[in-house]
Amino acid sequence: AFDYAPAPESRDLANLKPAYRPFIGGEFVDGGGEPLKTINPATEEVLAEVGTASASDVDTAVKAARRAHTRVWGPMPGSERAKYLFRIARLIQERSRELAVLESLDNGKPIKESRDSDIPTAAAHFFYHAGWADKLGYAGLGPDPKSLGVAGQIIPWNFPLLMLAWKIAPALACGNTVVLKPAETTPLTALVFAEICRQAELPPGVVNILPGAGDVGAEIVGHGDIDKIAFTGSTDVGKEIQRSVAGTRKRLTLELGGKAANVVFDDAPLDQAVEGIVNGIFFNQGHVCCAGSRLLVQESIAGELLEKLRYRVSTLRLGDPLDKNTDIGAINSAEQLGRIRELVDSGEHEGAQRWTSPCSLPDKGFFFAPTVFSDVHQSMRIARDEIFGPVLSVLTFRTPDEAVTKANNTPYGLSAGIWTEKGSRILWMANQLRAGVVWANTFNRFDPTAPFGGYRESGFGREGGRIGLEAYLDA
Ligand code: TXE
Repeated sequence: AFDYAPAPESRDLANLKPAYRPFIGGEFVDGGGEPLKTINPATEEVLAEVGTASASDVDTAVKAARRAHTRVWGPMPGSERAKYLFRIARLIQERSRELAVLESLDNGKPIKESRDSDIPTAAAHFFYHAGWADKLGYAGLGPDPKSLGVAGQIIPWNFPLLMLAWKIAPALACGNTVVLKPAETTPLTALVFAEICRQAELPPGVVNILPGAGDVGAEIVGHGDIDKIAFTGSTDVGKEIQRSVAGTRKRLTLELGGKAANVVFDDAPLDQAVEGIVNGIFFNQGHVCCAGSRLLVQESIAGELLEKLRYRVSTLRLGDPLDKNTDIGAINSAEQLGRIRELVDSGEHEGAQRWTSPCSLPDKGFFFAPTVFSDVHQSMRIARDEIFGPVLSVLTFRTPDEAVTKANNTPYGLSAGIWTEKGSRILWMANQLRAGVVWANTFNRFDPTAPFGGYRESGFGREGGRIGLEAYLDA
């Protein structure tokens, strides 16, 4: 028990050793796995050597989480849990500059995005879920909703701290304890978050952070004493996880890839639509599962829109992620850069017309110039596969029905955008589109109150909002 929101200066900060090592049972420990090096994708220099977890560390972490759930966190009144979540939220705010810089160094994203979007939204998730912790019984989530137990959570590299917040905040609010694995290329802010858990005096074992590669993720998924797995990442790994938990008692939610259509009608306010298209695909270098990677534009305005779009894209500044003026930072890894190049090459070979922004690329680091493909056909790989980079594929349509058919012509179903002045058309389209999130006259708007998640190959389960709590309750 503690007083709400003490000043951080009053904490014993000397105890909080910054340690890029696994965090188990409230302590940073020397993991038994092979250390990994995380690099700055904008310079290719090593940022830190990070200790990783072995199979036996996974077991120790699950035992610590189970003990914490049974003895402390599960039985704790929601009003008490809320205090810890509020403190974590405030500490994220207090350490936001440090977190933003570290996120941009480790991930490559522009500092203005980590500063104005990732870190504040992560704090907002803790504030929002703190508000739920003492209200679960009144939220129509069943007469006496109970926590599930220990949640295993595996997250990707595109929004490292934000994805952690999406996973940990609802789990904790509902009384679960967690074992979380950050992505191998972006473990640093998750480990600062572990320090924040210590600063907040979160009971040991409630949050455990295990850096490592996919093998550590597979150990978590396969552990016999885990009640729920939450995964965000590639569709292939999601399917593998689904096979692995089949026949066990584990609950599962998956947030996988996407190939969203951003649909622009001839009555749309074009300048506003151009901003939305640019934000939709070039935000975070296009490393966004709900990125508007397919632009569907009504044929009558295609020429005018493309011209405006190319001009606007040519004004985007690419370069040093730590420069406040940078719009496009570095691609997170050499591997991801390779995947983008391969798909872009396929687009050229298949006959699409490629336009590249005339910006110069730094000598070092993993960078890719913003690219727009026109004359794209639905059968091409650049229209079907998730590129996960700053590459837009432009297709055209004549009628609203054709727009719906083309937008839905994808195995994914995560998000979509509609640009039109007609309210009736927005409502009709939103109903027709098979996407978990549909934005109208905007794109990439995230809020903790709004559920996020997909259909079909984009996975199942929702994160955020009241519905997001269902994934962490035995209601
Ligand atoms: O994903 P992985 P990668 C898509 C995107 C990208 C592609 C590959 O198209 O180009 O996936 O990216 C952990 N059991 N998305 O290779 O491998 C891994 O360590 C358990 C979309 O980075 O799925 C990391 O922590 N865990 C996506 C996490 O899974 C395993 C975001 C994601 O890595 C595992 C990222 C295993 N067998 C990529 N293998 C989105 N939905 O936003 C790996 N991992």
